[in-house]
Amino acid sequence: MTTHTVPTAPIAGQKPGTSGLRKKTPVFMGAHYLENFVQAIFDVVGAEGKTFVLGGDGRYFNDRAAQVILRMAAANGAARVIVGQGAILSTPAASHLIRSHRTDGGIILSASHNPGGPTEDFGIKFNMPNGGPAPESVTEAMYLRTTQMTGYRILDAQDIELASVGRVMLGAMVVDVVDPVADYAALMESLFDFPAIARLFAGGFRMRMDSMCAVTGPYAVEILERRLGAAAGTVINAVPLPDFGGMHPDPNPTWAKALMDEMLGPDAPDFGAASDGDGDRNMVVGAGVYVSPSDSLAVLAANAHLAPGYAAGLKGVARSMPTSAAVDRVAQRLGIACYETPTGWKFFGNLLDAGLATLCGEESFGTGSDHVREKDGLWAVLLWLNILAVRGQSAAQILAEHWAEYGRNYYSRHDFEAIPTDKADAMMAVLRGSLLDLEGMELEGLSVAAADDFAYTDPVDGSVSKAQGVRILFADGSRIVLRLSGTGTEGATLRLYLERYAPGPDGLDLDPQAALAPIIRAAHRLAQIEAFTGRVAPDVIT
Ligand code: VG1
Ligand code: CO
Repeated sequence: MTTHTVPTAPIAGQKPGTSGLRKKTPVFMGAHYLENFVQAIFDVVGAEGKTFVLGGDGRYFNDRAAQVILRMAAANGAARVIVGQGAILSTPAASHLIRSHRTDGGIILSASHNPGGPTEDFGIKFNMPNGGPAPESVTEAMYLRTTQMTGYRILDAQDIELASVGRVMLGAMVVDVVDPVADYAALMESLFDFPAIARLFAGGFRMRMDSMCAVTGPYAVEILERRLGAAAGTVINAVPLPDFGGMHPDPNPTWAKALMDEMLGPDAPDFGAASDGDGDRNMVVGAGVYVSPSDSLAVLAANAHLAPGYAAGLKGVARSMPTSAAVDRVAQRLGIACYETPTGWKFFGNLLDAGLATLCGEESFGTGSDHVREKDGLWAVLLWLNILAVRGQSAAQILAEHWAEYGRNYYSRHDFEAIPTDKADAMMAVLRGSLLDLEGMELEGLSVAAADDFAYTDPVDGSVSKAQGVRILFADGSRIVLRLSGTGTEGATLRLYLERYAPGPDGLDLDPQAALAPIIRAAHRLAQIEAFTGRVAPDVIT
């Protein structure tokens, strides 16, 4: 087998966003597109003699992209690649393999919660030896490298067999094809009280897990049905499909509507959950009650000690800036630090590595801990099950008690999708230019106490990330945040985050949209959303 260097030129726009490089699948399948970016990865991190993990969420082009990456890893001198059987690995399972095998990092193929298929989305991400997404300094270096690309190295070889577990050689490189589920399931068993959860199921507890035809199906069936004894059929949409069965594998009330209908309907199971394309997100729903991700993070932080893996307590917690402050109140009560980071899991890595935080979360249905360096959908579901089993209460009771104890942070995110990029940019520019004038402004019965553009200094390495989102803080503690998405593939997506705190037991049972109505009106006026974008209402509300 010989190595070729294929001459290429830079391809514009190969800039990783919040979570790797995401584009429409046909763009990725275009001439040299995938190859140029993969070469940029290897040029930046170095491949000679190294071991990498490789896998993806099974979406369209996952299998062929994996074969190309393997040939390129071999041509770039990698010693070994550990690849999930069928080129499948959930994002948290990949993170675990990277860490447990002490590898030099990994490549994850996914566009996460974005739809998949020949005309939908594809993505690629590099994770560091700690198992976490590459930090901005590394993704910037990769981007810079793509602008200088003159050629990529690839082995002249046929596809190798990834359908069965075992060792194969590709040129001089070892390829270890591993069961994607086994190590991850063992990790979960080490963290949670499986006997207690199994007793819960044996006692007739009913659950619905919607894997949305994405990667968690095999993981959820193995863990929930086989190891914990949940009834067969508990996991639905359990077979990963290249186009996710036409579903939009985003576990929120809009896209996981069938689950929501069942959980809020007359014969609801006791507990419901859904996860996203690559298995790092989760939505949890109790019978008759939706648990917002920000509340979920707070409840998990308050109760994590009930699970064996967290019995010693939490070192600290961290949340992304737009996530509600519900977890801050728990941290305060526990006497532990609470860190506020920019959006994106890569910002939690240093805090977890340094032992400053144990639990992390984002409002975008992401929760996780220091067991891996990614958010972890099934982990969150299992922690909830562990808490339900130990407390012997329903999710609704636990949530109600939590609000009674800590007060309630009413919270919602409004997404305005596929806005022409120039219009969204103009809106943000004007808003950023008016921050100083906002202070003291009165509107909708609210008074602006402070307004800024969030900047973050990493407490571990001192790196600074600027312009991470406009924050408008009101005198009564309410808050508006606006930022543009870094994961979309079509135009711009405006994310408007809304929060209001109700301290007492009074007013704890309002509908969030009603509770937030004045803040929503204030946000539209302050940012002039309609004037700039023509939009009066969001496409997705979570
Ligand atoms: C979104 C979410 C963010 C999350 C990111 C990746 O980013 O808001 O919280 O970390 O997706 O999630 P953005 O820039 O579109 O708002 V997923 O499950 O990739 O890996
Ligand atoms: Co995801």
